[in-house]
Amino acid sequence: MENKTIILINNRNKSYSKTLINESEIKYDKNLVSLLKSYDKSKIYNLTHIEDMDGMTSAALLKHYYDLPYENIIFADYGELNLKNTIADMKKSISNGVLVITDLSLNEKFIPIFKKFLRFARTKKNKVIWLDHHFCGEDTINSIFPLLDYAVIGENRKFCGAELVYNILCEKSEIGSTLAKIAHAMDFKVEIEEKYNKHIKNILYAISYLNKNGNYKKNLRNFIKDIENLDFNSELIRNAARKYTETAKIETKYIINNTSVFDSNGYKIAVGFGKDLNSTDVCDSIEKKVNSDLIIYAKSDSYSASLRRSKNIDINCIKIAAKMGGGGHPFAAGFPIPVNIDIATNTGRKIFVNKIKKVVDSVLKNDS
Ligand SMILES: [Mn+2]
Repeated sequence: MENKTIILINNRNKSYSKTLINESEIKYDKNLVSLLKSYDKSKIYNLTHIEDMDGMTSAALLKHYYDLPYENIIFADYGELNLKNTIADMKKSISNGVLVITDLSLNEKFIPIFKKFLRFARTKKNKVIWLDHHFCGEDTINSIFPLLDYAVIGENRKFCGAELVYNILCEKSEIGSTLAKIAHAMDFKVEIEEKYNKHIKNILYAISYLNKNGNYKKNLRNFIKDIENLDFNSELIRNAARKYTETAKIETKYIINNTSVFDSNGYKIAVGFGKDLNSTDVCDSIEKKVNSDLIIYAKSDSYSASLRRSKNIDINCIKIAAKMGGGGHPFAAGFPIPVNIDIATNTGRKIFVNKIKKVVDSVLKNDS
């Protein structure tokens, strides 16, 4: 059921229209670029995904091409509290500007929060542009997109979030295309030239470390500065990656020891619990240990869970995540953990496993 098309919504002329277009039809939008350029750079804001290189690169591209102040780059993840705080913060500053939301998927659970925020942003005379490549349900689109001025949204198998920013909002350049290429390689997990490939693990680990430790806003803005200069081997990145690796070793062992396994419609499902680490790395480690087809990694710091399927396994992670109020891609998705389940306790973990088992059972039953 993978979507081959993306959805473009254009509300710039006050008329809300929704168009289905092919991925290959995504191109440089002159009108949108001149709209952005008509604003003072201090009035351009970016709300981007905190957790991966795609979100960071989206911000770096906007910084590079539109030179917005670093303080105008704001980070969000899918934790309910983080999102509420981030939005409360933004409300203080944005008016008469343009907000570009990048690589942030719309989870059903957060629609009310976003709706309220977008209405506020509009009353403060801001334009809102949303560029994302995650799957998005029809209901979500219909309820939120009339509040946007321009959006490209929906499962996109060709371009990641940063590539949407590059293709739609940026004139072609060496720096821009390099950044877009690296984000693509990391998001779609494909190899690139060795001169970049050799930095990918460090970049991945650095982001995982920086967004959870110290002054994360300041650190991530410095990270963005480094990648905008194509300095993927900066001191900041190397140090953060090293610190991440040190703690991750011990923590991954803990997670593997706190993994439950169950069977669902002939598939082996693993559910691991522990602190926030790099999701793909942790899920790979769990899979190696228990040989599972689907891995669910419940993270105690952000109270969110990540889903990854094993290679060659045709389970659609979106369907499971959606039933838990989340979203993502068929091969990788995520959802918020219900706050009334205390996953720090054994009882809470059992409740969570039972709940997720019911969801997985029903999704896989309907698919088989
Ligand atoms: Mn992405």
